[in-house]
Amino acid sequence: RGFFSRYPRYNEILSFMSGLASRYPQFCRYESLGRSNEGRHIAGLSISLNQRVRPRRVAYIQAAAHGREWITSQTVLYLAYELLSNLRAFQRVLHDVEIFLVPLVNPDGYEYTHTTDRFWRKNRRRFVGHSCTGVDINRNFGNHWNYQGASQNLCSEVYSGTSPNSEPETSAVVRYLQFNRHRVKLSLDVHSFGKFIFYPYGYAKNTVPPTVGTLRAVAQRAANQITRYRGTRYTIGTSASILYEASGSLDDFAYGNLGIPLSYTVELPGDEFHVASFDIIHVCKETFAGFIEFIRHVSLY
Ligand code: 0X9
Ligand code: ZN
Repeated sequence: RGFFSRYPRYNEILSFMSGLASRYPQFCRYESLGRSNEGRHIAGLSISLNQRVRPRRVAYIQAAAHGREWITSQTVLYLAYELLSNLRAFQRVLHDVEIFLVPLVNPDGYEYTHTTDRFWRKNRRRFVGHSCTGVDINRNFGNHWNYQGASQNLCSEVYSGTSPNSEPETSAVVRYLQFNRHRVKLSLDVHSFGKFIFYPYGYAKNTVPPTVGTLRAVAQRAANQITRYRGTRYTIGTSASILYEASGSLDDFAYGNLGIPLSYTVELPGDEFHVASFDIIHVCKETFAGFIEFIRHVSLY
């Protein structure tokens, strides 16, 4: 197909998603969760064994909250493609589980990295009378908002915005998760880079959630499945303990505010945010094994 040997633009991602939905209407549905600052869709795909019934559990996976992290969208689109092409093989995993995918949370930032600045991170919010643009979507969520590892300086790469969930991209995600909070058992926020699996809490050091044992064990199993493909090794922990403290991120919000039991940030491999075109498919395939392992645990809730 070639779709996983290069980096598609926003429009191509949208047509790929609606293409899957029209090819597999019984199993897949396309949905817009809202619009970005510049009016692009925050596009979602629902995948389940029967779109006419509502599964009791949801596995939510999102990517590219940071514009420059191109590989992350590809892995989530690959998951959709691979699941739908082999649905029968995943019947057990999908029993009473809906998979909800948002491969491009920050479409404006993503497009900007294709047209203007390859390493743009934030969204493209503009502020009257200021030349700096953009809010870091992963500092904008309403859990310990602007507490640590975030900034109130508009020009900062980790600018947390004017208030919690102020950004349309953030609030589209929050609205979806709030509405489905009793069904969503897994929240995976896919980023790059570093080969990490982070569980909560990331807002401060030495803050350990009550279910840390389960969070670690499930992450370890997912990491082991990834390793099997070609030996890639992930490090597991809280971002505060192994990378840095940062508050207002989706992982802490999903776990702490919404009570979603399995909440993680995954940092894919890559050389400073970039994965070469010929390597996209391999990262997609190894990550797929990890995604499936995470999803397998949803049926225990
Ligand atoms: O800083 C981030 O938002 C994530 N890393 S990235 O290099 N992709 O920007 C890590 C977020 C980890 N989670 C928390 N700190 N809560
Ligand atoms: Zn990121």
